Amino acid sequence: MRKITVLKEGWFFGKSREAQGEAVTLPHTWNAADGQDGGNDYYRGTCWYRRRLTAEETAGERVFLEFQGAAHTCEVFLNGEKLAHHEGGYSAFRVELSGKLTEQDGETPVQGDLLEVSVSNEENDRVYPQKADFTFYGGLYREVRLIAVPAEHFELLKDGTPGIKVTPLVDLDKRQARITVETWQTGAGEVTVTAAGQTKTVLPDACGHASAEFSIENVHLWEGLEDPYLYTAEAKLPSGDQVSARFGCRVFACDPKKGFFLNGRSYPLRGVSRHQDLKGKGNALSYEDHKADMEIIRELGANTLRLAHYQHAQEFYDLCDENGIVVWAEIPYITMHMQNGRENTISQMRELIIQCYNHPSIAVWGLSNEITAASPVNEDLLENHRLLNDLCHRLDPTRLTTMANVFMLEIDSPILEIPDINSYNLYFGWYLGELEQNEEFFDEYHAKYPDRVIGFSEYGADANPAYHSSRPEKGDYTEDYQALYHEHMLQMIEARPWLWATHVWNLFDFAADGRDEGGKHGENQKGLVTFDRSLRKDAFYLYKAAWNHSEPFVHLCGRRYANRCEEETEIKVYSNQEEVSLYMDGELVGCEKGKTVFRFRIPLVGRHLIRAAAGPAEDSMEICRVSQPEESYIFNKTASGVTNWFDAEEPDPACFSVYDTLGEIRQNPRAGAIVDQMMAKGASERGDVANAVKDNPALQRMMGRMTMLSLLKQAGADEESVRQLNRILQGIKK
Ligand code: GCB
Repeated sequence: MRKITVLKEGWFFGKSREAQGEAVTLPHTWNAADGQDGGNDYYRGTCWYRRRLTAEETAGERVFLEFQGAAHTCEVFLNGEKLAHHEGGYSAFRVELSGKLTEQDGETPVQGDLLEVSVSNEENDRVYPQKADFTFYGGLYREVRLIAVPAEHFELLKDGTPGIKVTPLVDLDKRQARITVETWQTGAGEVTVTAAGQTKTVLPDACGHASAEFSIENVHLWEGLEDPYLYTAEAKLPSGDQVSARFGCRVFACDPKKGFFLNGRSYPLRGVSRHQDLKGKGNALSYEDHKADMEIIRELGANTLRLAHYQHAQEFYDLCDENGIVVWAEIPYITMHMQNGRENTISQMRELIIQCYNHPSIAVWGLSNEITAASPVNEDLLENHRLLNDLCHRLDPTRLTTMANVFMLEIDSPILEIPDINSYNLYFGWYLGELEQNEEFFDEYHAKYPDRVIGFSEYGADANPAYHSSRPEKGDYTEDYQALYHEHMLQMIEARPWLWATHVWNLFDFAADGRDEGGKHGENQKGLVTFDRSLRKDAFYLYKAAWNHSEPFVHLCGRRYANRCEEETEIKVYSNQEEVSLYMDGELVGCEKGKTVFRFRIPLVGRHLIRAAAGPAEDSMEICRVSQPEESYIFNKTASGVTNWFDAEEPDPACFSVYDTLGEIRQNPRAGAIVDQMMAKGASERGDVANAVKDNPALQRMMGRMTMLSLLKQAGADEESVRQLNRILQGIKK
């Protein structure tokens, strides 16, 4: 028998080993508040957790302590003796306590053994992540458990293994599956293995490894959202120790021209990414929090999740298994390659694969994310990727490897030849460039490399649902621009079924303490849902309309854009039905046939009740005509009151102006020299990214197509500098 005790209560937490500390319960992070409020000043250091273990808790022949997540470097001490050191804040590890626990004879009063755990999220050059757009919360933010087992037991120490590994190989034609169940143990006792209702007894080899094979006829497949059927495998030792794993029988495949396949049928992966944090709680989530997130994913209708940018909680992969969500799993090898970090990428990948291997939902292992954003593609980086790629294939020949590349990585870079399949993160239409450049990019890639599988690992636009505009534009942080952006992207993706997977960045707003923009401190607001999960932005409903066909659904956009100062306004409706009717103050305005997005125009006089109906589904809201633009709807970026502050000036079309593209301006030596000089100055002030732009021909081409005005806005130029440059350009004849 295995006895598991969750150590939730009884902990003391402090910033030094000596400190008395405050009483805390697990899960816990010390950055729940300061990691989410902006300023990039959250506490990064070494903290201590202390607890007494009672004789009752530690009773058992062999006793292990399990940490499901200790962020990021952790050391474990029992009665002052150091027992473990672990690097990597997202994977589990265990440490054996037996033999080190105080003998308790029942006569001397014993306080219990002293467990001290140091946890550090301090900056270093070894443990990933060190540079990325999210908060590196510190703490014991997942469960800590005591596991007591008999002397003869399944392996617990090596890489946090579950002790049981299940490999299903499916023959779709014969509807048959061959299941291999492997176990590792201490002791030589025979193992009784049960899978899909069949039982076998096998003996371990000298290393404690045992393997049993099963065949399932007429196999019940794991069919994604439609039918995520799970089987169970169990292994038992004569001592009574027991482990089990659920597994699913499915075949994943990718075709460069046709995209993703599940069990032999086309199954384009369309979904979102998720970070594991929540407003007010940091990364210390409960099972209920995970479940609530999964409910939202189900409502959205996504069939895939990229679980970024690190190993997520086992409970969450379990939820993906149960709900038929196809998963991209990855390690936090991100943004910046560190010469001293190789060993850590290897250990985090080994732990990810060994700990997550049995989850049927996982389709691919992600080697890295935007690793060339702040590092050159050199031999050390390439070798690190080759090692990771080989490791994945060695530990798991059944799954493909992939990586998420930064938009400025040239498509002929040798790094793209390392993983089995590839993906790009593109933000054209948000940070840089225009929306259409997304399709241009992929079409060019697909034409040049028709035999390579390519996907879209990130795309998104920030939106603060307080901000609104009838003329939404890039950079205004309005809910309306985010919706328009995603309408474009949805179409672009639907027209390209060969994209093996697409993931919106991000399902939820999340903490990035270094950010301060769009009216919020410390948040990345690209979520379709707010950080506290209380509000679904309009763009959420766009995808729901496109992806969730379980029941008729209709949504009125612009509910929060209630006060409008225009004579006529657009009412936009998202629906999964083919026809939508719109009513204003009880009167039918019109009926539109179409797909997903339906547009109506209505006159505004006073306060109006708007109602949309599609089949049995309906939605209603109130909007109102006002005489002045509502100030609270505008993100006051430049403190000049309005975002489209420059629109007022009418340029002379015979001369250059900031409305011309960089490419056009550069055609003229004088005008070109002026803007180049200005941009060089900007680059030297901005460092990394700007220099990467300078050396990258693809990026240069892309910027050549942007107007000077949009480049300047992107760079955060103030109104006066724009006017000044415009005046100079207006002095140069075309
Ligand atoms: C990226 C990163 C992601 C960021 C995102 C953004 O490419 O992979 O971690 O959060 O961009 O919002 O800028």
